[in-house]
Amino acid sequence: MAEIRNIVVLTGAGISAESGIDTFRSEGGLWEQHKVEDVATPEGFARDPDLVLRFYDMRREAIQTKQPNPAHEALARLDQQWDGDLLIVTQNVDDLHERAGARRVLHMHGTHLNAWCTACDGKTPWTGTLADRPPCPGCGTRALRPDVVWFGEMPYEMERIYAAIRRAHLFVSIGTSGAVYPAAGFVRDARSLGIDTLELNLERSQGSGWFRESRQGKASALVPEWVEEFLSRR
Ligand code: BV8
Repeated sequence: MAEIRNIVVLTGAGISAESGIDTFRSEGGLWEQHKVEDVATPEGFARDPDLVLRFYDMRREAIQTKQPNPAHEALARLDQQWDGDLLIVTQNVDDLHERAGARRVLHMHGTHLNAWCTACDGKTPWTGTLADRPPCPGCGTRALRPDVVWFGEMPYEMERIYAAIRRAHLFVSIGTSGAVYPAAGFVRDARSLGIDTLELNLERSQGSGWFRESRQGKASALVPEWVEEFLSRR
């Protein structure tokens, strides 16, 4: 196996499913309870800010009651023990990677732990509610929204992500359906650069055919198994 120094890991809602956080597209998932257009787009927010703020208040509160699972813990071990480059690009807005001890984490779709002021553009760590329209700690305006990337909005730090993929020797995708771009396209970028690609997911995803290897199973079993296997090969 060619020398692997630099790794990019992409995670999605499936890595947090066993922590009790709803995924988006499984039975009874988040989007089934709400139409995406109504709660995860700027248009939906403009149309009915109360609905959107309540949707995110509910998720922000729920996330704070959950704990990392063995998949998050295994990636944190990889982060702590791997002396090459590693970037965990997560589509998730929960902070379970960080709470498991991972440090090299990039939230490309934002985080539930910040409020973003649409008046002064300031971002503030936030664990409370927003539907009651609290004032921005920075400017006092009652114009706070969740610091998450909605459909039609630019994901965060795309240049940093593409730079990490260009340097990578291995791209691993964990717990994502491959339904949302640009994240769903990363495996093709990796393939076109001759990078090795591995998928760990409960079931085959929309992108499974692009991976050199695709393993099906629960993240809490597959991720620790892969991390131990990978670290023992050094
Ligand atoms: C953008 C917000 C321009 C925060 C989210 C037509 C074609 C191509 C693209 C488009 C198009 N029309 C519009 C677009 C663009 C659009 C898009 O992709 N639409 C889709 C629907 C076609 N994308 C955008 O608008 C993005 N912005 O494109 O800007 C641009 C382009 C390029 C470069 C720069 C700028 C912005 C998208 C962000 C939307 N925000 N979240 C929040 O509320 O959380 S999306 C949301 O769904 C998540 O953040 C996540 O990213 C996404 C996908 O969800 P998954 O994480 O994959 O979860 P899902 O439930 O789908 O799947 C879970 C998987 O886990 C399943 O496969 C399941 O089997 C597995 N699983 C379950 N349990 C387990 C498990 N696996 C292991 N173990 C288990 N126990």
